[in-house]
Formats: sequence, C-alpha cells, structure tokens
Amino acid sequence: MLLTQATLATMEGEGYGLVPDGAVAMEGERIAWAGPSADLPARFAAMERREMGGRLVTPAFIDCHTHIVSGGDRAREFEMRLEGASYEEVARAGGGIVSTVRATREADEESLLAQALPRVDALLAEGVAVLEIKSGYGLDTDTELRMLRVARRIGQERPVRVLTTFLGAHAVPPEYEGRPDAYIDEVCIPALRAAQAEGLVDAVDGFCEGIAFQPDQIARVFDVARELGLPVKLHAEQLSNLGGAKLAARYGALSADHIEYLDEDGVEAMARAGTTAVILPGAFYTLRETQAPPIESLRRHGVPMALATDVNPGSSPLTSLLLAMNMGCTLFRMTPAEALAGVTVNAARALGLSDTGRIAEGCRADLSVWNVAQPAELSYRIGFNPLHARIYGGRA
Ligand code: DI6
Ligand code: FE
Repeated sequence: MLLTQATLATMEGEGYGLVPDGAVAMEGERIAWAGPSADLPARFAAMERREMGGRLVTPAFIDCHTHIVSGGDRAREFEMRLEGASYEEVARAGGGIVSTVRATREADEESLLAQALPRVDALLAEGVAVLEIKSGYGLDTDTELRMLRVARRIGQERPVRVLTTFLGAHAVPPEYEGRPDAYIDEVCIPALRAAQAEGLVDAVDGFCEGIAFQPDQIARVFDVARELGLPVKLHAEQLSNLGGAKLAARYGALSADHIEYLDEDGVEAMARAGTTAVILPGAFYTLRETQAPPIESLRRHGVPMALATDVNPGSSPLTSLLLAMNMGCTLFRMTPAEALAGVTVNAARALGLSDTGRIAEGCRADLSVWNVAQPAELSYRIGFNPLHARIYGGRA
C-alpha cells in the first residue's frame, strides 16, 4: 500500500518531524519508505495508491500504562464520595482498591475478558496499536496469572499488540494487612516466578508509596526481575517522594510513572539511566491533585516524556489518549508536540520498543489517518475523535 498527499508527522528528529506533502510505502507489516512525495523512489510508484487529501498521518498511538483488566467498577464509590461520604465510610462500605481486588478474584477469565474489551475498543477507536496491560488486582498467584492470561488474549481477540506487566507489588491484600514483607516474599515473588514460567511477563512494575510498598521491598522484587532477565518500571512519586524514581534508575528502569513529587535529583538520575518519564494526567485529574509533575525540569534534562491513560477503576477511569494529550497540555503545560511524542515515539521507548511509534523505514506500519490538517488539533480539542482510518500492520 502507498499513501500519498499526506501531511506526515513522522516523529523523527525534533518536534513533529513534519513532511507537508508526504508519502508512505508499506510492504507487508513494515514501512518500506517514507518522505516527501517528490522524492518517492520509482520502485514504489506502481503500488496501490491511497490519496490522503492533505490529511494528517501519524504513527498509531501507544498506551504504555494501563490497568485495563479488572473486575467490577467503582462508580458507586465515586457517587458516595460526591454525596459527602468520607474515605473511611467508603472503605467500610467495601469500596477502594480492595473492592476491585475482590471483584477481580471472583471473576473468571471469560468475565475479565468481557469486561476489558469495551475499554480496549474505546482505545482502538482512537487508533491505538500497542497496549501495555498490568496485573495487580489479584494479589494472589492464581488471580495475578489469570489477569495476565486475559491480557494476552486481548492481543489475540483484537488487532493490537499487547505487552504485559507483572504488578504483584501494587497493594497489600487484606489477608496480609500490616505484613507487607511477608506478602512480597510469600506471594509476590513466587507469583512473578510462576507467571514468568508461563511466558506471561514482558516487564515488572511496583507501586512505591506510603500506602503501598517501601523502596527496599520494591528492590527485592526488582532483584528477581533482574535474575529473570525482565525489564522493570515503577509507579513512583505519585503522592509523596520516597525516592522511587532513583531506585528505578538504579535498576536501569524503562520508565518511572506518575512522578508528580519527583525532585531534581530524581530527574537527573532518570536522565543518566535513560529512564522515560510516563505522565498520567488522568489520575492527577481524578484525584484532584495539585502538585504537577516537573515537566520543565524533565525537558531541561532531556528525559523523554510519555503520556498514558493509566486506565483503572479507581484513580483513572479514562479510556482516551486524545483526552490524556489535552490534559497533558492544559494541566501540565506540555506542548502539543510533546503530547504527540508522548503517545508515539516516547511511549514506545517506555516499553523498550524501537520499531514502532515513528514513521520511518523498517518500523511497523501502524499508522493513523486523521481528519485534521495540523497536529496541534489532536491535543487542542476536547472530547472529539477525528480518526479517519486506522492502518495496522500495513492493512487498512
Ligand atoms: N496508582 C494509582 O493511582 C492506582 N494504582 C496505582 O498504582 C490506584 C488503583 C486503584 O485505586 O484501583
Ligand atoms: Fe498505574
């Protein structure tokens, strides 16, 4: 397939890597050539042509941080809070993360899949081609593995590439309340080994926070990840600064995520380690946080910034990367070019992928065609999806 008359945002080099009158030649699942139409090599000129009429063509989006597999929902909890219930009252009524853990444990594979697919489809409607999916609502071996199996099945049921992340260190389950070390040693680490033995793990994550796990507990999980040859990433500095990003950087982490409370030392450690910052404005918005991530400092130190939905039933019931881009700009003052890089080339980087998220020879032919003329429109509009066509693996 050959696309012509396209405005290409290649995401190569600085900014958008814009090519005003561009062409993209695809062979099989790969991009064979991309550049100005005037330079199209003769050997591609005879290919089946699709004229884009000046439409914007971008790399397909990548959602690099999701908890899209989970049981139940927390709408009633949301409602109770707005009717004036306190955090304790919500918890006593069975709300909070524990309610999601209970509902996830009770759900079988088919049910978890059926609950996740509508959320996946909402992302696909915006052209998402790569989706990271975490475990972390099972907190026992059976359920953690079941979540990861469902994640793998999503990649078979839908035209999307799924990367799985083991997040056993997400929360302390009720049966281990007050005993986080015992949970890490008796459940989390054995579950990670079991999941890896089944080929269910592409990366390992944790939640480093006062309400979750301390750096030394996360480090024990990361040591096992290293032994198993798995890359790591971390929920760090979301609600306070425990030095999580520095810890992640020490393990050469792919990414440190949330990072609202990240300090300059942490930014420098990430820059040195080549760790990507994953910005999650959906959680910031939902929790009505006030401390924004240090975008200016990340920019100054050249830390690549990705943007993701953090889709989860508690802190970010968001299934739109377009809205995440708008929030990244409006709430955090990212530029529209940074927002687009955040859901393409830098999201790929956060997942350790180098063959996607850009329009360049040899990359996967996962592209989105938009009914807009300039890339800033993708970040500028609110609640508007201008996707015109989705190209996945070279097929429309
Ligand atoms: N950070 C969050 O905001 C969510 N998990 C995490 O690591 C909260 C998850 C939930 O409330 O269900
Ligand atoms: Fe998260």
